[in-house]
Amino acid sequence: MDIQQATTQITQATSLKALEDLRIHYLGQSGEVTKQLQALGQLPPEERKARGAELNQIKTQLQTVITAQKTKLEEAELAAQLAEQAVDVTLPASPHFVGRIHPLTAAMEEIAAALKTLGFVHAYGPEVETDDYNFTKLNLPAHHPARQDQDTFYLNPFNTDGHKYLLRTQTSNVQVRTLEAHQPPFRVMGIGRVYRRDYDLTHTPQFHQVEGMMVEKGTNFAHMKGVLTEFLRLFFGKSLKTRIRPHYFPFTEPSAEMDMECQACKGQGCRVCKHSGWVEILGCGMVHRNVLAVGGLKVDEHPGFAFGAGVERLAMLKYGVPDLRLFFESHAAFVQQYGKPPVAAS
Ligand code: 2NL
Repeated sequence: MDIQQATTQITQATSLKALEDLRIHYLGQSGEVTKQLQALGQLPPEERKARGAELNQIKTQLQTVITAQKTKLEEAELAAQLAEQAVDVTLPASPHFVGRIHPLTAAMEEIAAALKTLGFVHAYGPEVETDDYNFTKLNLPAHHPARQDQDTFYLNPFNTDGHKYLLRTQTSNVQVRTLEAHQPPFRVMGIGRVYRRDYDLTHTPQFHQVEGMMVEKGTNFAHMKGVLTEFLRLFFGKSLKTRIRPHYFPFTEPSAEMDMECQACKGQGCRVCKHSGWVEILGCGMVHRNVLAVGGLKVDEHPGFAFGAGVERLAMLKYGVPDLRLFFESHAAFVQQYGKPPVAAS
């Protein structure tokens, strides 16, 4: 066996596997050196000692060379691994996005804040309602066209409690319930989801409304106009020109619609206001005597006014949202662009 050749082979091994093969070849159970050690017994006794010492020296030498090569290969492997997995700490960090308040949520919060300033308090009513609270008590008698199946989501026609259930088509059920449960004076606001069977460019089957009602001795149409103008000033953050036009609602008499100066063109006329300079912003009126009667009130003693507006419409006008459907399409980019930064946690 050529020790010189064995040493060269070992120091030239390029992988741990090749090195292990060489170790087995020379020092393994039936390796070359091992075999010669086992053959010692067949030598004449006088040669045995010297040969044994020689073989043991060879064995020790090969073990030393193998261990050294093994260390070298392991270090090279680790270095390669470290180079491959290196982290470049100078690279820019991946950006993190801070969520924003959805523009509809922001609008509802800002509407509520403005109305709170004017003395209105929150009131609530169910989204699944009976036709009594959604229609009848609002002076929409049994066969009024607004009740039609084609506009209203009616629920479970097979219920046995004598009520017709539906998804509320407006938030007025909130004020009806207030009229029944409270004595004037009161100012309440109801903000929330409403449902109609309508789906096209400018209508979604579920949308949001805000309604308010103030009932108090001495309340008149001029109070209504003043409160609503002030509401718009607070919500939009500046004084706005408003005008009021006669209208019809079954639950108010007289009824009106309020327009405000188009903010997109400052009243000059543009696509937003269909070149009129005005945009329709809310409906309102003095609470109808038949509706007051639901709360046992008389129009001469406790008159009141009520109003209603679409939250999506208010949000579109305030934030410049161009398309109603964006509110419901759940695109993160929409919320990033039109949403409000969250209030920093404190
Ligand atoms: C609109 C118009 C309006 C009301 C809602 C109301 C509620 C009760 C009594 C009287 Cl309980 N009125 N609500 C009054 C006038 C107008 O909404 O255009 N909404 C989007």
